[in-house]
Formats: sequence, C-alpha cells, structure tokens
Amino acid sequence: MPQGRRVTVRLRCELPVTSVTLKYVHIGEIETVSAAEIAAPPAAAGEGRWFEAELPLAGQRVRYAWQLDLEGDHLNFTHLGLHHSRRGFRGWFQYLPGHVAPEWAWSGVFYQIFPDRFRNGDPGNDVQTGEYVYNGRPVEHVEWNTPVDAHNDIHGHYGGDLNGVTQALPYLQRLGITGLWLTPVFTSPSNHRYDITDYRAVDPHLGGEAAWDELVREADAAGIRIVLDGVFNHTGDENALFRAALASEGAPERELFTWRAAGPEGGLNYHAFMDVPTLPKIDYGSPAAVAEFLNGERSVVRHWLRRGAAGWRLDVAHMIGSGGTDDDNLPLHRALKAAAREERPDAYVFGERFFDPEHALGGQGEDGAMNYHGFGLPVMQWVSGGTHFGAPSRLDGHELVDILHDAYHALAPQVALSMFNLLESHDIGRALFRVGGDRTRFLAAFTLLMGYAGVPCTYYGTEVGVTQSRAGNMPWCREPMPWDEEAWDRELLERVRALIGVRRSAHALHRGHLQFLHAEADAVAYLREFTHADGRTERAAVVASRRAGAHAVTLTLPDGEWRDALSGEVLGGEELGGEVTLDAAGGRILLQG
Ligand code: ARE
Ligand code: CA
Repeated sequence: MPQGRRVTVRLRCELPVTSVTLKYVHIGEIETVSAAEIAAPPAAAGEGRWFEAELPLAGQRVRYAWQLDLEGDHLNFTHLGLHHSRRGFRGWFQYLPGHVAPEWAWSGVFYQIFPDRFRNGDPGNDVQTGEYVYNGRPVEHVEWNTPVDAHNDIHGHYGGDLNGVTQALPYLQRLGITGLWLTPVFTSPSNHRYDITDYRAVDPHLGGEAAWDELVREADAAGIRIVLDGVFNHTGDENALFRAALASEGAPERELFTWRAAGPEGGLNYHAFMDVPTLPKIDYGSPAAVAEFLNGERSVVRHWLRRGAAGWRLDVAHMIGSGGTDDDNLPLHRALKAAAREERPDAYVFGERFFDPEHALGGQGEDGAMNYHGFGLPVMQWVSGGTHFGAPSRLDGHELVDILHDAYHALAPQVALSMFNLLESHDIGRALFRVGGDRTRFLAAFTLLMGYAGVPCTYYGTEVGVTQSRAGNMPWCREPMPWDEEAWDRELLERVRALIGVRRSAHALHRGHLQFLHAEADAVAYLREFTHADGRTERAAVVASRRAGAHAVTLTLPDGEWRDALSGEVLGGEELGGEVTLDAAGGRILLQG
C-alpha cells in the first residue's frame, strides 16, 4: 500500500518476540525503524501477532529485511527464512517503488500461435509453390497434416492465417485462454516471418489488414488480448530500408544498419543475427532507427498498439541496442517501454531473454521476460530426466528448487509476477516429445506452470497432444495443428482445460507470494499465498512428481482445510492441518480460503 514516498509493510509472527525492527538499505547504508505491534486485521486467521512499519522509498529498488529480537537472541528474517548470521544482503526482500505492472496479465492464461501452422481460415490467401523466390530458393505450398520436413524448414508454407485464428476464438475461449502471443504477422518472405519486409503491413498471406482488424474486434469480444512479436534487433533483407542502405554508401538509410569489412573470402559486409544473411542487424546508435522502430511519433511499437495490440514480446531483447553492453542498452529499453505505455497504459512488454534477465528487470524497462532459464528449461529438464540441450543431466528435485528459488527471488515481486512462463515454444522441443509422450509426466510440468508465479503460456496444439516426428528443436516443434477432432487426445484436452480453469479462478495463483515447501529427487512442492488488506489469506499448494506411476508424497502445509482444486476432495481438516500425504503423480493443486 504505497502512501506518498512510503509503503506500509506487515509481519505476522508466531515467535515469542520482544521487539521487531525493519531494516532497509537507504542510499547505500542500512537504516532501521522499529515496528509497532498492531491488532490482527479483522479477517486474519491463524496464530501470531502482527507488526507494522513504514518503509521509506528511496531509489528505484528498495531492499529490506526484518530483525526479530527474542529473549537473549536476535534473528534475521529474509526470503531465505530465519537465520542468525547477517549473510550480507542475501535474501533481502525487494520492492520497486512506482513500478506499474500489467496486472491484467497476472490473472490470465496465454496461448502461443505460430500463424503459418495454427489454422488455415482462407485457402485463397495461401502462398503458392514458386510464387516467389526467397534467399535463392522458390517457396513451397505444403498440404496441411504433412509432417514438417527439414527441406522446407524456412520455405514451406502451410497456409495458416489470421482468419483461422479468428475462426478458432470460440475454441480458445472454451479452453480458458485470455491472451494470445502471435509470432510475427507482418509481411515477410519466410514461413516464420522473423525476416520482416514491411513492419506496418499484416502479411497478405495471413489475411492482411482486414483479417487483423477482424481478429482484434472478435478477440476483444471474447475477452482475449493479443501480444505481438516485435522483431527489433534485425529486419529482413528484403526490407526497403535495408535495400536502400545496401544500394549506396551515401544512402541516409545506411546509418540504420551495422556495417563491417567483408573479409578476405568475401562474405557479409554487415552484421546479422547469428550471421544469417537474411537478418541484417539494426543499429540503435542511429536516432533514425530509434524513432522508426521504437519511440518516434509513428514508431512500429506505437503503430500496432494503436491498431489494437495489447503488448509486445521483444525478439532477442538483449540484442536490441547499438552493439554495447547491457548497461548501454538499458536506456533504449526504457524508451521503448515508455512509448508503449504512452499508447496503452496497460501494455504488457516482455523480452525474449534466453539467458539472464535480471539485469534488465530492475524497473522501468520491460515488465518481465520469457522465463526459460528461471522456469521452463529446468522444469522440463527435471521432469524428462533427460538431456539439457544435448548435455546429459541428472537434475533432481532439490536442484530444481534451488534454481527456481534463486531466479524467483532475484526479481522484485511485481516483476516476478509479470514473467512470461512457458514449458515450450516454437524454438525448443515440444514438452510432450521431451517426456516421451508420457501424459502423467507432462501434466506434472503443466501443473507446475499453471500454479507458478508469473503469466503462464501454453503452446498451440499441446492441449490435444501435438508432438514431434523426430528429436530436435526447430523446425520439428512446428507441426500443423490437427483440426480433425478424431486425432485429438480428448482426455488430455479436458485435463488441460480444467487446470487452466483452476489458474484463472484462484486468486492466490495470480498475486500470491511463492515459497518452496518440499523437495525430493522425484517430487517438488511450493506454496502460493496472498493476504488481503483485511488479513484474510488465500493459499494454494502445488505439488508435482516426475514419476509416471503413483507417488505418495507427504507435505507439511499451513493449518486448516485444504481441498483438491480439480476433484474438490477435502484433504486436511481441524485435526489434520500439518501433514498431508497424497499421490503427486501428474501434479496436484490444493486450495485453501
Ligand atoms: C533457422 C532454421 C534453424 C537453423 C537456423 C540457423 O529454422 O533450423 O538452425 O536458421 O541457420 C528465426 C526463425 C528460425 C530461424 C532463425 C534464423 O524462427 O527458424 O532459424 O530465425 O534464420 C537462440 C537465441 C534466441 C533465438 C533462437 C532462434 O538465443 O533468442 O536462437 N530466438 C528468436 C526467435 C526465433 C527467431 C529469432 C530469434 C530470430 O524466437 O524464432 O528465429 O529472429 C539454446 C541456445 C539458445 C537458442 C535456443 C533455441 O537454448 O542456447 O541460444 O536460442 O537453444 O535455439
Ligand atoms: Ca491461408
């Protein structure tokens, strides 16, 4: 509850304390303020006395911890628990003053669509074989339901379009989806469209402007918002700006790209994403580039928010810059986000940051990041018991919890709740494939996803059982969605739908704090807890096993009655409280309050 430049923080404490002190970092020094004991708020349940203190808000990131004085003893309380030693600032709680989070996203569930592969709503707009040549090879039309093939990785177009997405809105709505992330939809030659020719036009092969407008209108009516993919590190090599820049050394467009000597054996004379010639790198040392794409009056960022998009996923966000360090790039990211917020005050902007996102997420920059390393990759690695990008792995539940704990606490809670959580995407292996098609193990991971802190996103087709024909990442993870319902795994679909429903209805899962409860080699559990201003607490406990068969797990839960979120079965009671033993196979979510 911010009040001017202070925020009130409260502590419920079951220890026999003599006094409680709030410690915080203020302009580099540790300051303290004593906490006052207050009456328990009206709806508070459970044991304990309540304390309250005013935390002054100086700087962009505030860090604090509690000191508890007991008879002859002092304890520190941080997110690492209770301990005697100070441990520097490790484990201190964080708060970002003035940070405005896109809270609408917290209570939603996203669905990722790769437009060429989701649904062909209008065969009339399909790319025809030989219609044009791209990067020296003619494009090909591929029949729906033909398995993906290496030979047309980039050139094979299945014909999916935005008309198809609009047609599928009732399906998505029934599944419980409230947000879509569409990989790029602007005019581009390849099937993935990360090589954009025209940033201000929806690809005619996806139905063009009319299909976009209709989709936005219908999605809005269905309570579904659309986040677009912003490819701002590079353009496509057929982009008019790049063509002009390439054509003459004197062209004004020249400064928008990054040039280098071609080298003795020839090769590219410009920098490109992963040296892929079709993806020339934009240079944000150029004010014209910043204005054109990010924050000019007519920038691409602004344009599509005006046209109805609800936010941006930033492709290779860490690369967007002028070739400098993360620090050099931060002002640019802040400017991008500020422009987005001017157009749409609740725009959700998150970066694809495959590796460490922490640096970028201290406030004012992106709201969150795709949570690969802090969630999806370790969870899938654990549940599949398999390899981690080719390297053998024996990650067990203890290590998984360590990784998740550190990643969660590296961020302020407002940011952690805005992380974009996912198990799979168009860039990595499909979740069902990685667990060898085992539904039980997949559902364990999916349950962890639906219960976790951050915005969950599921990848198209997984809900009906779409997997891969062979091992690897792209293009194998980009099979066309089957619309013949005979091919669907209905049982899986119903369970996924039910878990999405739990996510959407449980308040503790939207805003709750996260705390790990349990770890053993094959099982992990965490608690989500949210306390309202009146002291009423809502809780959810999430437990998952990576075994394909029954696995009895014993948890120690906060007192009170717990019910299984899916079956409604009551698991605790007055007399039980503490220990609960349950079968964690396939994952369980328990609710209280
Ligand atoms: C194409 C082919 C690939 C081929 C590649 C290289 O499909 O089979 O290996 O070319 O020649 C887009 C397309 C891709 C295309 C790529 C280049 O979607 O199909 O690949 O352009 O033409 C890393 C980055 C991460 C990036 C991925 C692709 O860290 O940011 O690589 N992701 C974004 C998008 C992509 C998109 C681009 C970037 C470019 O989401 O879809 O690619 O705009 C491990 C590694 C990571 C690696 C990750 C995934 O975790 O450690 O570094 O991510 O695997 O591969
Ligand atoms: Ca089509």
